Amino acid sequence: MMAELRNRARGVLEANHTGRWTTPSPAQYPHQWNWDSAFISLGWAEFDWKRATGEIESMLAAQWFDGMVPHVHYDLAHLEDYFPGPDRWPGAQARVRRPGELTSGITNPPVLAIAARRIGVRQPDPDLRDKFWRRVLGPLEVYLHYLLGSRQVPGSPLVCVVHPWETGWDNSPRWDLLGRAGLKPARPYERLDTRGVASGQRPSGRDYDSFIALAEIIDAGGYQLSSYRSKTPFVVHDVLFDSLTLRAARDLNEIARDLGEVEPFRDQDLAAFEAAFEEMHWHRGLETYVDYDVQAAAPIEISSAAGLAALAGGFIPRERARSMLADYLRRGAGAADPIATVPPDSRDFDPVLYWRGPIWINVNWLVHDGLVACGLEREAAELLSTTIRLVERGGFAEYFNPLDGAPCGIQEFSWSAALSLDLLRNARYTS
Ligand code: 9WN
Repeated sequence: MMAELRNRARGVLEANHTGRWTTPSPAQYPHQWNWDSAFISLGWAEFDWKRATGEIESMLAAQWFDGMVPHVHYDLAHLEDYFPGPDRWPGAQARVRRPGELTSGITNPPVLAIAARRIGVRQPDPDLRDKFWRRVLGPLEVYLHYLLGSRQVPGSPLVCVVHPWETGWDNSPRWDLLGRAGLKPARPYERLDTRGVASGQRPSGRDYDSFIALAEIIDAGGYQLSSYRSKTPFVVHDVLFDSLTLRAARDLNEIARDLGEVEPFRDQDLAAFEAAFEEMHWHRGLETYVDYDVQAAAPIEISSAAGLAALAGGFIPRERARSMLADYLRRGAGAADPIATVPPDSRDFDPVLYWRGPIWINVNWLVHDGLVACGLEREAAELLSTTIRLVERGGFAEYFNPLDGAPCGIQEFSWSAALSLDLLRNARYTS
């Protein structure tokens, strides 16, 4: 049974590989995405080292001069098949290090660094591992230095995220503050994303107006936060982005230590980041970690699975993790499979609408990883089992309805397959 599921997952990765990298889905997302490739590399690492490392290195080939690694690396052969294309980020193209690579103008959580460490540790041949780490350590360090140096506002070491697409949780209720600003893009546009997925499962027209208008603001500001900060309604500290940034910086230190190199990030700086995380993300009333609206200088008082996924940062105390998880699962009241991205008892909850309720396999994987890091083995094993049951029944869908497990979005989605492979290799799988 498990062997068959593994073969099916491998088949999805093979089918979605273009020769240079793996698309999230050739029909819906025909380019390369930053955090997708990081998750996907963990799946390839099960049976193809070259593809696992290639996934990370092809993404780093899109790096900018300032260190940023963009969220989309475009495939020239498919520019007509996805909106928005590179023409919506006109000022971005001159910032890419390698001539000829086309990219978006925003980034993603730095899971690439976490994946680079993970797949390296799993490589039994130390020579292959060290060669790979030596190739990627420099670019990943520069990427993290960009996030920890060029994405700050005075008074906070945390990362300023400037577009919902950077978070990967595009239309989450966490980002409804953007829609309320009522932005409209100057240039007309036509969406392509609802050709293959029902529009009731995709972001709204207002969301897209905001996404595209925000890209125009960022581009007009020359991709420098200090230039456009006064013109944008959206500058946030994303709880998950921050926690993964800290994990990524610590993982790069580990890689450097294993290679006998100087650690790129000072312990005291990372400790200050961790303290700021606790101060700005922990919400005493809601008893969970939430996001922070930098422009309004106020917490975004919305509970979501992002608070739980932040456990993947590996620094949240066990008892707090245990009670956060228990509270969150109670909100599904036995009617929902875990982990709904928005609590089922919330008025924002919609079981099939993208990041407004459905289960996403990468979120379950992050929560699982965080539970393991906290030593909550039983809870982790339970989540692993329910996640595998979901894909056994519904296939490697993009997301799932938590109320009945039905697959939603696009089918044969790469990270659902890759992360299932990673979960399946886990000895804690119990059923
Ligand atoms: C915009 C590729 C990406 C994921 C995101 C997910 C979705 C894009 C879109 O697909 O976003 O970046 O067109 O909707 O929200 O998390 O990385 O799989």
